[in-house]
Amino acid sequence: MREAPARSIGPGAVVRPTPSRPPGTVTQMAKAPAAEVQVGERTVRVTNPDRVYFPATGATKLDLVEYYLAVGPGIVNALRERPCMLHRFPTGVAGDKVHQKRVPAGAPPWLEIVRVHFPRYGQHADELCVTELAHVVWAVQMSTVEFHPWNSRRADTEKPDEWRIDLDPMPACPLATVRRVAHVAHEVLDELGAVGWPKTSGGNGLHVYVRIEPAFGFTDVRRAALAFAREVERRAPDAVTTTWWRKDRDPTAVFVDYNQNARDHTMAAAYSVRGVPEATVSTPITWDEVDTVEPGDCTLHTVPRRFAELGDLHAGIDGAVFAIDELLEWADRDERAGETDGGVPDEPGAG
Ligand SMILES: [Mn+2]
Repeated sequence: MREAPARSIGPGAVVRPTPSRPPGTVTQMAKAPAAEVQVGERTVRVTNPDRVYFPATGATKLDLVEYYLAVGPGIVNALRERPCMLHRFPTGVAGDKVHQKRVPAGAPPWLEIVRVHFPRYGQHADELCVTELAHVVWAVQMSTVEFHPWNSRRADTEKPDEWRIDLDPMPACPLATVRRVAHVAHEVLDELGAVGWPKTSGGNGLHVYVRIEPAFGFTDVRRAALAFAREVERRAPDAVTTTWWRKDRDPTAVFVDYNQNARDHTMAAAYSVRGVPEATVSTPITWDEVDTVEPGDCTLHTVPRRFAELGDLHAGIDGAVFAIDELLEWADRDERAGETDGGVPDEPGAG
């Protein structure tokens, strides 16, 4: 029997349909179609490759695999050495979503894991720890669409090395306001001497990541993020809110969500596809693109070409390390001045 030709989809990666059985052979239950994906030295069998995951575009599970292969160095750089929570959609994004922390028994021996702790619940979990692209493809085989890495790495999971600025537009906030607030954030970062790496969120917002020294715990990194958010609010009070209660927030403003830096909070990684019918992607952009990028145009279908042309716009993030000490001084000052902290979501007594 003739084997279907292998499709080449990028350096070191080949997708090869598994040969089907001759008609009339009744040796076992009919097998669902599968594809074998070669990623470097690893082979990952992808079951149900033709299952439509994104109804608005018809993109399949195999399309999702091919997307992640096309942005391979970018997604690996975004996840490298980080505990990673998986947002799985076993029947596609129109179906149920599973938030998976633990790597299941039966995972291949070449998978890397890292143990993280959840003191609030007195529990721990062995989470995926991506160090190579095959780990990402394994996760997609497990029906993962979104990758949500911690802001800390395996060497010390208790000390974040990534400060995450989440510009979250409230329901009636126009994109123009998000762009304006991004520029204000950029201005404050410049004054601090911090290098920020912007990306679309995959929804209507923007994210800016800053590499920091892993010198403080979650509590202090969150305090620093709150102090920064307040400064952005002071500079654009009509466009920014840091108000804790959603109902009290101006619906036309951007909420600077400092709580994304709280323990156990994770956001979609750079290059992560989002679990929405349109298959939008959280896409790294330059600061110059803040005013022109249309977040909805950045999708599983368009980002591979962009990546081929521009490479990974966040590739340099590890080389620009910021110390948050000055932000912690701002936090001290605000606390002395009686500014209140609404607390961390989901924690007893929060709010
Ligand atoms: Mn957000």
